[in-house]
Amino acid sequence: MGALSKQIWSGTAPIAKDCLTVLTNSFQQLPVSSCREMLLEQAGSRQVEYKRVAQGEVGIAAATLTHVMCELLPTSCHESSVLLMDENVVAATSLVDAVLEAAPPYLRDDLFGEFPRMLQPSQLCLVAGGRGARSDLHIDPLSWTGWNCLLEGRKAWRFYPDTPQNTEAFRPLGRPFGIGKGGAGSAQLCTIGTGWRSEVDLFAQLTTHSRLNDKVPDGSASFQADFGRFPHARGCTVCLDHVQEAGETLIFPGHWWHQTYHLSPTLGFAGQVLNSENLRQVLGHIISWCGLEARDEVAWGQEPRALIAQVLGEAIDSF
Ligand SMILES: O=C(O)CCC(=O)C(=O)O
Ligand SMILES: [Fe+2]
Repeated sequence: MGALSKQIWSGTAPIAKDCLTVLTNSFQQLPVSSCREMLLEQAGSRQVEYKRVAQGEVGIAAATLTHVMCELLPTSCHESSVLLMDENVVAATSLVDAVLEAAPPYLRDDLFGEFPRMLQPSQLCLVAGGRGARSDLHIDPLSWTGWNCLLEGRKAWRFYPDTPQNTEAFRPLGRPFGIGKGGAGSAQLCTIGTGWRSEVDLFAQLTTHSRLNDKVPDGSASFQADFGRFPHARGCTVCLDHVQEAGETLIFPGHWWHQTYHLSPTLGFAGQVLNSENLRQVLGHIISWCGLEARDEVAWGQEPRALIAQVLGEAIDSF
Protein backbone atom coordinates (compact mmCIF):
# COMPACT_ATOMS: atom_id res chain seq x y z
CA MET A 1 0.00 0.00 0.00
CA GLY A 2 1.35 3.41 -0.94
CA ALA A 3 1.80 6.33 1.41
CA LEU A 4 -1.34 7.97 2.79
CA SER A 5 -2.28 11.26 1.21
CA LYS A 6 -3.73 14.58 2.27
CA GLN A 7 -5.70 17.20 0.34
CA ILE A 8 -6.68 20.71 1.31
CA TRP A 9 -10.26 21.04 0.15
CA SER A 10 -11.08 24.07 -1.92
CA GLY A 11 -14.81 23.88 -1.29
CA THR A 12 -15.69 23.00 -4.86
CA ALA A 13 -13.97 19.80 -6.06
CA PRO A 14 -15.51 16.51 -4.94
CA ILE A 15 -13.96 15.10 -1.79
CA ALA A 16 -11.51 12.36 -2.82
CA LYS A 17 -11.86 8.97 -1.17
CA ASP A 18 -9.12 7.28 0.84
CA CYS A 19 -7.47 10.56 1.57
CA LEU A 20 -7.22 12.90 4.56
CA THR A 21 -9.25 15.97 3.62
CA VAL A 22 -8.63 19.24 5.42
CA LEU A 23 -11.45 21.79 5.33
CA THR A 24 -10.15 25.15 6.45
CA ASN A 25 -12.49 27.84 7.80
CA SER A 26 -15.23 25.31 8.41
CA PHE A 27 -18.13 25.79 10.83
CA GLN A 28 -17.76 29.56 10.53
CA GLN A 29 -21.36 30.22 11.53
CA LEU A 30 -20.75 28.53 14.84
CA PRO A 31 -19.69 31.16 17.39
CA VAL A 32 -17.07 29.40 19.52
CA SER A 33 -17.69 31.30 22.75
CA SER A 34 -21.41 30.62 22.64
CA CYS A 35 -20.74 26.88 22.10
CA ARG A 36 -18.75 26.76 25.31
CA GLU A 37 -21.41 28.83 27.12
CA MET A 38 -24.27 26.72 25.78
CA LEU A 39 -22.55 23.53 26.88
CA LEU A 40 -21.87 24.77 30.39
CA GLU A 41 -25.28 26.41 30.78
CA GLN A 42 -27.29 23.47 29.52
CA ALA A 43 -25.18 20.52 30.68
CA GLY A 44 -22.58 21.89 33.12
CA SER A 45 -23.97 20.05 36.13
CA ARG A 46 -24.06 16.66 34.40
CA GLN A 47 -21.56 13.96 35.35
CA VAL A 48 -19.14 12.98 32.61
CA GLU A 49 -16.37 10.41 32.45
CA TYR A 50 -12.95 11.55 31.39
CA LYS A 51 -9.62 9.88 30.74
CA ARG A 52 -6.64 10.78 32.85
CA VAL A 53 -3.14 9.62 32.01
CA ALA A 54 -0.60 10.01 34.80
CA GLN A 55 2.90 8.53 34.68
CA GLY A 56 1.87 6.27 31.83
CA GLU A 57 -1.10 4.83 33.74
CA VAL A 58 -4.49 5.32 32.13
CA GLY A 59 -7.53 5.82 34.37
CA ILE A 60 -11.18 6.77 33.92
CA ALA A 61 -12.72 9.21 36.43
CA ALA A 62 -15.99 11.14 36.69
CA ALA A 63 -16.84 14.76 37.55
CA THR A 64 -19.30 17.43 36.40
CA LEU A 65 -18.81 18.86 32.94
CA THR A 66 -18.12 22.29 34.48
CA HIS A 67 -15.42 20.88 36.74
CA VAL A 68 -13.72 19.06 33.88
CA MET A 69 -13.85 22.01 31.48
CA CYS A 70 -13.10 24.83 33.91
CA GLU A 71 -10.78 23.19 36.47
CA LEU A 72 -9.16 20.07 35.02
CA LEU A 73 -8.51 20.89 31.37
CA PRO A 74 -6.65 24.17 32.03
CA THR A 75 -4.17 22.39 34.36
CA SER A 76 -3.59 19.32 32.17
CA CYS A 77 -0.01 18.68 31.02
CA HIS A 78 2.00 16.01 29.19
CA GLU A 79 2.74 14.00 32.35
CA SER A 80 -0.78 14.24 33.79
CA SER A 81 -3.34 14.83 31.09
CA VAL A 82 -7.12 14.96 30.85
CA LEU A 83 -9.28 14.10 27.84
CA LEU A 84 -13.06 14.26 27.63
CA MET A 85 -14.80 12.41 24.79
CA ASP A 86 -18.51 12.27 25.47
CA GLU A 87 -21.46 11.41 23.26
CA ASN A 88 -24.18 11.97 25.81
CA VAL A 89 -23.80 15.52 27.17
CA VAL A 90 -24.04 17.24 23.79
CA ALA A 91 -27.17 15.25 23.02
CA ALA A 92 -28.73 16.92 26.08
CA THR A 93 -28.14 20.41 24.66
CA SER A 94 -29.32 22.38 21.65
CA LEU A 95 -25.75 22.25 20.36
CA VAL A 96 -26.30 19.12 18.26
CA ASP A 97 -28.68 20.98 15.96
CA ALA A 98 -26.52 24.11 15.93
CA VAL A 99 -23.38 22.13 15.00
CA LEU A 100 -25.06 19.97 12.37
CA GLU A 101 -26.74 22.99 10.78
CA ALA A 102 -23.39 24.74 10.50
CA ALA A 103 -21.69 21.61 9.08
CA PRO A 104 -20.65 21.44 5.42
CA PRO A 105 -23.39 19.74 3.32
CA TYR A 106 -21.09 16.74 2.71
CA LEU A 107 -21.29 15.87 6.39
CA ARG A 108 -25.01 16.47 6.72
CA ASP A 109 -26.04 13.98 4.02
CA ASP A 110 -25.68 11.01 6.31
CA LEU A 111 -27.22 7.60 5.69
CA PHE A 112 -26.54 6.37 9.24
CA GLY A 113 -30.00 7.81 9.95
CA GLU A 114 -31.34 4.81 7.96
CA PHE A 115 -29.83 2.33 10.44
CA PRO A 116 -32.12 0.85 13.12
CA ARG A 117 -32.08 3.43 15.93
CA MET A 118 -30.26 1.18 18.39
CA LEU A 119 -27.45 0.70 15.89
CA GLN A 120 -26.97 4.33 14.92
CA PRO A 121 -23.64 5.77 15.96
CA SER A 122 -24.18 8.92 18.01
CA GLN A 123 -24.29 11.95 15.73
CA LEU A 124 -21.86 14.07 17.68
CA CYS A 125 -19.13 13.41 20.19
CA LEU A 126 -17.79 16.27 22.28
CA VAL A 127 -13.98 16.21 22.32
CA ALA A 128 -12.32 18.52 24.84
CA GLY A 129 -8.71 17.93 25.81
CA GLY A 130 -6.20 19.64 28.03
CA ARG A 131 -2.60 20.22 26.98
CA GLY A 132 -0.89 16.82 26.61
CA ALA A 133 -4.13 14.86 26.25
CA ARG A 134 -4.06 12.05 23.72
CA SER A 135 -6.65 9.71 22.32
CA ASP A 136 -5.90 6.01 22.06
CA LEU A 137 -4.17 4.86 18.92
CA HIS A 138 -7.20 3.30 17.24
CA ILE A 139 -9.27 2.41 14.19
CA ASP A 140 -12.86 3.71 14.22
CA PRO A 141 -15.67 1.12 14.05
CA LEU A 142 -17.44 -0.09 10.90
CA SER A 143 -14.82 1.33 8.44
CA TRP A 144 -16.82 4.56 8.29
CA THR A 145 -15.56 7.99 7.23
CA GLY A 146 -14.76 10.07 10.29
CA TRP A 147 -14.90 13.84 10.62
CA ASN A 148 -13.53 16.02 13.37
CA CYS A 149 -13.90 19.78 13.70
CA LEU A 150 -11.73 21.83 16.00
CA LEU A 151 -13.22 25.05 17.39
CA GLU A 152 -10.47 25.96 19.86
CA GLY A 153 -6.82 24.97 20.31
CA ARG A 154 -4.34 22.90 18.27
CA LYS A 155 -4.20 19.16 17.84
CA ALA A 156 -1.54 16.91 16.30
CA TRP A 157 -2.78 13.87 14.36
CA ARG A 158 -0.85 10.84 13.22
CA PHE A 159 -2.33 8.39 10.70
CA TYR A 160 -1.14 4.95 9.56
CA PRO A 161 -2.62 2.60 6.97
CA ASP A 162 -4.36 -0.54 8.23
CA THR A 163 -1.81 -2.95 6.75
CA PRO A 164 -0.61 -6.33 8.11
CA GLN A 165 2.69 -4.62 8.96
CA ASN A 166 0.88 -2.20 11.28
CA THR A 167 -1.26 -4.99 12.75
CA GLU A 168 2.03 -6.60 13.76
CA ALA A 169 3.40 -3.31 15.10
CA PHE A 170 0.32 -2.12 17.01
CA ARG A 171 -1.14 -5.49 18.22
CA PRO A 172 -4.83 -4.49 17.90
CA LEU A 173 -7.43 -5.23 20.55
CA GLY A 174 -11.01 -5.45 19.24
CA ARG A 175 -13.57 -2.80 20.14
CA PRO A 176 -16.89 -4.28 18.96
CA PHE A 177 -19.72 -2.04 17.83
CA GLY A 178 -23.39 -2.86 18.27
CA ILE A 179 -26.17 -2.76 20.81
CA GLY A 180 -25.13 -2.93 24.42
CA LYS A 181 -26.49 -2.19 27.85
CA GLY A 182 -25.03 1.29 27.49
CA GLY A 183 -26.84 1.89 24.17
CA ALA A 184 -25.37 2.00 20.67
CA GLY A 185 -21.61 1.62 20.58
CA SER A 186 -20.99 -0.60 23.58
CA ALA A 187 -21.66 -4.02 22.17
CA GLN A 188 -22.65 -6.91 24.35
CA LEU A 189 -26.07 -7.80 23.00
CA CYS A 190 -25.71 -7.56 19.23
CA THR A 191 -22.43 -6.86 17.44
CA ILE A 192 -22.45 -5.75 13.81
CA GLY A 193 -18.83 -4.74 13.37
CA THR A 194 -15.73 -3.61 15.14
CA GLY A 195 -13.10 -0.99 15.68
CA TRP A 196 -9.64 -1.61 17.09
CA ARG A 197 -7.38 -0.01 19.64
CA SER A 198 -3.74 -0.39 20.51
CA GLU A 199 -1.95 0.06 23.81
CA VAL A 200 0.88 1.79 21.98
CA ASP A 201 1.00 5.53 22.72
CA LEU A 202 2.72 7.23 19.78
CA PHE A 203 3.09 10.42 21.83
CA ALA A 204 4.41 8.90 25.06
CA GLN A 205 7.74 10.72 25.09
CA LEU A 206 9.24 13.90 23.78
CA THR A 207 12.10 13.09 21.40
CA THR A 208 15.64 13.61 22.68
CA HIS A 209 16.03 16.38 20.10
CA SER A 210 12.99 18.26 21.46
CA ARG A 211 14.14 17.80 25.04
CA LEU A 212 17.72 18.91 24.42
CA ASN A 213 16.63 21.98 22.52
CA ASP A 214 13.90 22.77 25.01
CA LYS A 215 11.45 22.92 22.13
CA VAL A 216 7.76 23.42 22.80
CA PRO A 217 6.10 20.43 21.11
CA ASP A 218 4.61 21.71 17.87
CA GLY A 219 3.59 18.55 16.04
CA SER A 220 3.95 14.78 15.90
CA ALA A 221 7.65 14.99 15.05
CA SER A 222 8.34 16.18 18.60
CA PHE A 223 7.25 12.80 20.02
CA GLN A 224 8.04 9.14 19.95
CA ALA A 225 6.28 6.01 21.15
CA ASP A 226 7.36 4.24 24.30
CA PHE A 227 9.55 1.72 22.47
CA GLY A 228 10.92 0.32 25.75
CA ARG A 229 7.44 -0.91 26.59
CA PHE A 230 6.32 -1.64 23.03
CA PRO A 231 9.41 -2.64 21.00
CA HIS A 232 7.19 -4.13 18.28
CA ALA A 233 5.88 -0.61 17.49
CA ARG A 234 9.21 0.12 15.79
CA GLY A 235 8.05 -2.07 12.92
CA CYS A 236 5.26 0.28 11.78
CA THR A 237 5.05 1.83 8.31
CA VAL A 238 5.59 5.50 7.52
CA CYS A 239 2.81 7.76 8.76
CA LEU A 240 0.92 10.84 7.71
CA ASP A 241 1.04 13.77 10.14
CA HIS A 242 -1.20 16.79 10.37
CA VAL A 243 -1.47 19.60 12.90
CA GLN A 244 -5.11 20.66 13.05
CA GLU A 245 -5.67 24.35 13.68
CA ALA A 246 -8.83 25.93 15.11
CA GLY A 247 -11.43 26.24 12.36
CA GLU A 248 -10.27 23.13 10.53
CA THR A 249 -12.39 20.05 9.99
CA LEU A 250 -10.65 16.80 9.08
CA ILE A 251 -12.44 14.12 7.06
CA PHE A 252 -10.60 10.79 7.01
CA PRO A 253 -11.01 7.06 6.41
CA GLY A 254 -11.91 5.74 9.87
CA HIS A 255 -10.19 2.45 9.04
CA TRP A 256 -6.81 4.18 9.13
CA TRP A 257 -4.99 3.90 12.43
CA HIS A 258 -5.05 7.32 14.10
CA GLN A 259 -4.08 9.01 17.34
CA THR A 260 -4.26 12.65 18.46
CA TYR A 261 -2.20 14.79 20.81
CA HIS A 262 -3.74 18.01 22.15
CA LEU A 263 -1.02 20.67 21.90
CA SER A 264 -3.13 23.21 23.80
CA PRO A 265 -6.57 23.07 25.47
CA THR A 266 -9.09 22.14 22.78
CA LEU A 267 -12.79 22.14 22.13
CA GLY A 268 -14.23 20.27 19.18
CA PHE A 269 -16.63 17.69 17.89
CA ALA A 270 -16.31 14.36 16.15
CA GLY A 271 -18.81 12.58 13.96
CA GLN A 272 -18.97 10.08 11.13
CA VAL A 273 -20.68 9.94 7.80
CA LEU A 274 -22.18 7.24 5.59
CA ASN A 275 -22.87 8.13 1.97
CA SER A 276 -22.89 6.58 -1.49
CA GLU A 277 -19.09 6.73 -1.59
CA ASN A 278 -18.38 4.62 1.48
CA LEU A 279 -21.63 2.60 1.64
CA ARG A 280 -20.04 -0.47 0.07
CA GLN A 281 -17.11 -0.29 2.44
CA VAL A 282 -19.27 0.04 5.59
CA LEU A 283 -21.85 -2.58 4.58
CA GLY A 284 -18.97 -4.82 3.39
CA HIS A 285 -17.47 -4.51 6.88
CA ILE A 286 -20.78 -5.58 8.46
CA ILE A 287 -21.24 -8.44 5.96
CA SER A 288 -17.82 -9.89 6.64
CA TRP A 289 -17.95 -9.33 10.44
CA CYS A 290 -21.37 -11.04 10.70
CA GLY A 291 -20.42 -13.78 8.22
CA LEU A 292 -23.28 -12.86 5.84
CA GLU A 293 -23.44 -14.02 2.27
CA ALA A 294 -21.34 -11.86 -0.06
CA ARG A 295 -23.27 -9.59 -2.47
CA ASP A 296 -22.84 -9.62 -6.25
CA GLU A 297 -22.64 -6.52 -8.43
CA VAL A 298 -26.41 -6.52 -9.04
CA ALA A 299 -27.12 -6.46 -5.31
CA TRP A 300 -24.64 -3.60 -4.81
CA GLY A 301 -26.45 -1.67 -7.54
CA GLN A 302 -29.60 -1.37 -5.41
CA GLU A 303 -30.84 1.85 -3.91
CA PRO A 304 -28.82 2.67 -0.73
CA ARG A 305 -31.80 2.55 1.62
CA ALA A 306 -32.89 -0.86 0.37
CA LEU A 307 -29.33 -2.19 0.72
CA ILE A 308 -29.02 -0.87 4.26
CA ALA A 309 -32.37 -2.37 5.32
CA GLN A 310 -31.40 -5.73 3.81
CA VAL A 311 -27.88 -5.97 5.25
CA LEU A 312 -28.82 -4.64 8.71
CA GLY A 313 -31.83 -6.98 8.86
CA GLU A 314 -29.61 -9.97 8.09
CA ALA A 315 -26.94 -8.76 10.51
CA ILE A 316 -29.46 -8.59 13.37
CA ASP A 317 -30.92 -12.01 12.46
CA SER A 318 -27.43 -13.52 12.41
CA PHE A 319 -26.79 -12.64 16.02
O1 LIG B 1 -10.18 14.38 18.61
C1 LIG B 1 -9.58 13.47 19.17
O2 LIG B 1 -8.78 13.65 20.08
C2 LIG B 1 -9.79 12.04 18.70
C3 LIG B 1 -10.93 11.94 17.75
C4 LIG B 1 -11.05 10.69 16.94
O3 LIG B 1 -10.43 9.68 17.14
C5 LIG B 1 -12.00 10.71 15.83
O4 LIG B 1 -12.58 11.77 15.54
O5 LIG B 1 -12.22 9.65 15.20
FE1 LIG C 1 -11.23 8.01 15.89
